[in-house]
Amino acid sequence: MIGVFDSGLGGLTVLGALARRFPGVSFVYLGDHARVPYGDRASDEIVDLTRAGTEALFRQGCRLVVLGCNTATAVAARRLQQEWLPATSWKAEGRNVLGIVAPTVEAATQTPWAVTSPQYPQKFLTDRIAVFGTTRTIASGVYAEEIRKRCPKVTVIQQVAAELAGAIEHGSDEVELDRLVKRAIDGVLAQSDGEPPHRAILGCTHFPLVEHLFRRHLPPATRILSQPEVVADSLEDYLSRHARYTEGGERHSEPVLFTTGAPDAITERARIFSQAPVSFS
Ligand code: DGN
Repeated sequence: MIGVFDSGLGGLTVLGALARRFPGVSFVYLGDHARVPYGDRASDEIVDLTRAGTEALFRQGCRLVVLGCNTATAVAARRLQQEWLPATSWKAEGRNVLGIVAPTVEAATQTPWAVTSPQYPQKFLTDRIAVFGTTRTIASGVYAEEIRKRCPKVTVIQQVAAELAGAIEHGSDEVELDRLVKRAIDGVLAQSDGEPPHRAILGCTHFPLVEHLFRRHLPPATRILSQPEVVADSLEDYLSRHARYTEGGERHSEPVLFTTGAPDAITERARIFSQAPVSFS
């Protein structure tokens, strides 16, 4: 059984891709709606909340927890993996937690020549890569750091898409969402003398729901990364080496969804995020 954790509903975009990719695996989702959004919270608080969410999913029987949230990944994943887990009995029991920034950066920096020259996979890439995220994700600098480690010649343009995750979460109308997306793209263009990015990372799990609006305002040549599919690809690779993480826990044919908030209200709002009927407890 695999857990997916998010501060709110955004992680459902990741859960959807994982559930489609691994029909034989049971998934449990936890949204921390009582405390959403994480994007503007202090780092230590995000670490504490992400640890609590991960533990709750371990207690449900999950062996592996995927953080379906860039903010939680950017701020907490490394600390949980390197400090907290090794100090607990969870690690000894073979449980693990994975973030979603590294696989996204890997996919966003793929180059055509990586196949023929694997020893220099991304070294010569000179593209402009735009990263859109919450205040906390962008302030962490994790995307820029990871991209530059692989591709020192790339220009990284980081842009806070302020209020966008909250507006999606709370069901704002298309006109308002379009205004927020356009404002974020204008922010990128202002940083690059009007030159559009070659690649765009939608570095918030809420943003796939407005990918069509990013598409509308970015030129056709800009490649937009679809994070849920990227995370599914990366998990497929991981599970091919660590199949034991899918074992244990109760078997569920459909993902089981939990919230720290009010289940009825969350179920109602979750309809925006999911084509299939959903029900939170
Ligand atoms: N969906 C979360 C992310 O990927 O960063 C952000 C949600 C939030 O807490 N604002």
